[in-house]
Amino acid sequence: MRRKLRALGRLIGEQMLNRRNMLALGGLTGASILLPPDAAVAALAPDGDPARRRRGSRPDDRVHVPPFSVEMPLPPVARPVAVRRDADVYRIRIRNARVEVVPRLLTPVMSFGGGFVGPTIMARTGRKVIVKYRNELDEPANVHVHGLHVPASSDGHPMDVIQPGGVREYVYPNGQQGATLWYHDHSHHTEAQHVYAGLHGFYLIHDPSERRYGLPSGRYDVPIMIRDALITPTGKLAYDVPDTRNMLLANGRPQPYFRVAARKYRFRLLNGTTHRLFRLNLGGVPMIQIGSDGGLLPAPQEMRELLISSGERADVVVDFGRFRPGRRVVMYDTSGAVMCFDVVHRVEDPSRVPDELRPLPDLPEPTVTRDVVFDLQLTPPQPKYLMNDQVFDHDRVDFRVRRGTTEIWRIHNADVELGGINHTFHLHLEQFRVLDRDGAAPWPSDRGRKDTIYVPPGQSARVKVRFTEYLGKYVYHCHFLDHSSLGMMAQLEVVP
Ligand SMILES: [Cu+2]
Repeated sequence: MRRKLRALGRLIGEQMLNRRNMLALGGLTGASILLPPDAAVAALAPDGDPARRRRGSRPDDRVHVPPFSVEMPLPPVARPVAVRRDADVYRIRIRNARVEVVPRLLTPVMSFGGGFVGPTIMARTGRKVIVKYRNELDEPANVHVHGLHVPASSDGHPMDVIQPGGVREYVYPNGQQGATLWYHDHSHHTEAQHVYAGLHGFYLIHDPSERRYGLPSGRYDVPIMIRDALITPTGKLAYDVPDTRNMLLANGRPQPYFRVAARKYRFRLLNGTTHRLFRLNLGGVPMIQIGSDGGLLPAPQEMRELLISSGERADVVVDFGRFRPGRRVVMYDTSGAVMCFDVVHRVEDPSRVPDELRPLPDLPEPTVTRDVVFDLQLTPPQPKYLMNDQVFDHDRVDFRVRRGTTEIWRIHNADVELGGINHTFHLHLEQFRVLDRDGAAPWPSDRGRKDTIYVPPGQSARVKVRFTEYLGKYVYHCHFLDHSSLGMMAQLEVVP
């Protein structure tokens, strides 16, 4: 620990701290100061050597794969073990696995069901899903469905974990509209390592009433999880400074290609990183955004660039219909190519994108206003990851919310020093609407029902949210999991 702090002191004292360093610092502290000495971490550290981990990996510690040389897989679709009159029942094992991320190299990962991206759970609006998880890891884990409106007992609260060898049943009512959600580990202090190690998958709610829009569906409706990784030449997935995670993965493969027909596709894009912003574009080819975190937008919007931070989703329609077979369309982030789409053949396309989609219902007048402030303090002896001046404490209720109330939350990122530190805000239980950013209009990426937003250093966003139906304790936190795992998280309780 002392050596860690000295390393931190060196970073602060001897270098000009720009934003890149600060990001690295956030990751360095995440990787070093609070890492419990457990098997998972040992497995994830490059060659198990803490000194090397502390220094960060050198460029020759990484493997490189030629872009567009592997095919993007689709995550398997989970199959129910029972279809009851009232619910679909699934069984998923949480276990260690070895998967091929880089060709001809096996990478140890933590997994839902054995793959690097967990099986996609296909839910339907109004129909219950029950998932029975068995934790076969040798440490606690749990499961949170990000964006789901769910009783507290099934939300995967960070302190509500499945012990090794334990079995846990989560019950999901799916009372909400169609949406691209995802499930991931949320066990306190270990969520960042666990999600980075592979405890993530899609949870898609299909809403039969949305069929009338005629959007691309079936095999033309494709979930794509985008994330980063640092893989060593021996195949280890190194949990390291976020800045060194140089490899971009789509559905678990590095910069893959995906064969498409010359027609419209719906892509459900998820930023599955623990600590990164993506600015995505298709090299000038338009993306028609039709949905965000909580489901369809009121109307489609044409985007040339998509900004999605850790945990956020964007549903887009891309029309390859104007391209001839042989054409390649590349998806770029500002850091490089993410993947490509290769147009391979022509096909009939009965799908469409109507001018109007799903209207947003009005919310009642807000009666309560609250402030949430992100503040990472680098003061000795140890950096503090604070929300409203406090580190997460599960014995403390930070906000007591009356059920049925509509509230305004002002989210502020106070970390402007030393170049600034980015944060993202995620609220469990409810979708919110972004009202404004520092008094100005919300960004295009803020449209629709949101559960996660990026808040840049020194900036604020106001969101409006109504708490309905369920009582109990839920968390809200920075969705850079390297921050929340160190305490940048707080707790609300919904009371009658
Ligand atoms: Cu943060």
